[in-house]
Amino acid sequence: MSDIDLLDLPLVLLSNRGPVRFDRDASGRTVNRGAGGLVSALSGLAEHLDDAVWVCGAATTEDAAVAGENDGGSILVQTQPFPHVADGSPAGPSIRVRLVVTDPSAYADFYSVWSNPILWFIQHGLYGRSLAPVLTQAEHDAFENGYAAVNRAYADAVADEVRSRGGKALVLLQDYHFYLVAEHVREQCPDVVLTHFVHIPWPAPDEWRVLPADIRERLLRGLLGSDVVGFHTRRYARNFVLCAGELLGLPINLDELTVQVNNRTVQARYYPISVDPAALDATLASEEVAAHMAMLRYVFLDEDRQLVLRVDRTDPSKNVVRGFLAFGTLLDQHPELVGKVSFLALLQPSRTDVPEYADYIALIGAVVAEINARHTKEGRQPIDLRMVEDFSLAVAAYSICDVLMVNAIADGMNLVAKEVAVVNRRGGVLALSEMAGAHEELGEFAVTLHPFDVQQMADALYTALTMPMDERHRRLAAAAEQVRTHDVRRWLTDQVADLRHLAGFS
Ligand code: GDG
Repeated sequence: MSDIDLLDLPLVLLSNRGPVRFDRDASGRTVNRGAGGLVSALSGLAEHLDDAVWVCGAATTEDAAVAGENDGGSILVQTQPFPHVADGSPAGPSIRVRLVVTDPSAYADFYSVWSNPILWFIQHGLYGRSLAPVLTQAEHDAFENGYAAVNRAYADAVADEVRSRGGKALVLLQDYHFYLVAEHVREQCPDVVLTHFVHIPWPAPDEWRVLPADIRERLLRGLLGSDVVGFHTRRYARNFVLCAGELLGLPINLDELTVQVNNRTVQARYYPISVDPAALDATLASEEVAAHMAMLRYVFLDEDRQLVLRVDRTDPSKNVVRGFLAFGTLLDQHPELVGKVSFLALLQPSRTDVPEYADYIALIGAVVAEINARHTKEGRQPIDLRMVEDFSLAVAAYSICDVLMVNAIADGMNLVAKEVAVVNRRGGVLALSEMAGAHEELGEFAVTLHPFDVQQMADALYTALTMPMDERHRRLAAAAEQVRTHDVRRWLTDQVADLRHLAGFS
């Protein structure tokens, strides 16, 4: 990422999860890479800038100890190789990190009450509304003492880093945990260039009316403290501008996607996030993936058999239960496929401390048991459900599947679909929800799924499984080309180019 020329301004990044994680084992304090695609994308940027700092939450006990030893200030952390033992000054590529420690009960209200489930559920349209959400005084208190308080603490840390760089910096804020931060930072540091990227869908104004007026207005005004609010798709950016007009009564321009607030113009922009194809190619070429691939071929693909795959967190937004119902319907209606088609589901347990998520995992298990009981043939169960965190296993499965199912109720982008497009070597067909952001780019090469229509999804799976091989390969090659030419580097450089323009550098 060294070619990203960054406005000649220092950079301050903020995200909930950071680029490194400290732990402790028998060898001492260890440093490992933080999880997730966002971390990889932004680490590449921060590692190559002389004056960059990444502000993030202390996620482990050892993170908190490191923060305490440094009086809450930033520290330089070596990033290669991962993992390593932290024993002195960095002797290689490094990244400056500031770990923010907040009161555990405030953090729980911020994270497990407001960020997930309330904001996540509203933005993915997951509330049925007849019985949920129920907002009591406890939720109001959790907003004030949790979400708002933690946002203020992170904003203070960001502002502190900006001030220590002369009061002028480029600030990149990430995601739905921090909607109130931009406004606080701007109050303290009026000369910053602020951008906030929202990684999840932004729904239309009426969806936000689930929240009381004072809270939804504070969230919107907080975000409008930014210069640019970034989304994955034009639809989300448009919805955001509509919210500013309808819920705050501010002047908006829907063609230019701008909002006028406090004598400033805030721009809504869309930058579809993507993957790092070179990194995926390298993972695919590894011995670990080769071993997984051999195992998967042996288990699922002997004698003309076919494999449907899904790889998701156990998040209700991913629509795992209806996906299995559709697969069960497919087998009911096409008995010739029983014993010939398997469904491998690699699910990563997610947010299990949130009751809605724990209930969802239980429901997944029950639905799978029922379908397997109905369709087991010659000792072979049609669905293989694995609750695992194993990225190399996922990549191996990506490369050999016949169909990837992504049937999300709503999904900001969905990186799994893009990863499969790059990695699959079997003419794999993307069966892709029209509600995933990735559908805007990949829909024309995919079989489209309607996430609520189980019959339609069963029919679409049948279409995918019976598609002629040359058509399958043609579509896959086109999807791979789209992703390779629109990779994660482009996601970043497009944002930086817009910011340069905004800040008057070009
Ligand atoms: C949010 C938005 C948006 C898979 N198995 C393992 C593993 N993975 C990786 C995948 C992929 C990532 O996890 C999941 O990314 P998604 O984009 O599919 O979904 P979310 O987690 O919901 O991400 C989403 C994204 O943010 C970026 O803006 O696209 O819409 O919801 O990269 O390969 N990772 C590890 N172990 C596994 O077993 N560590």
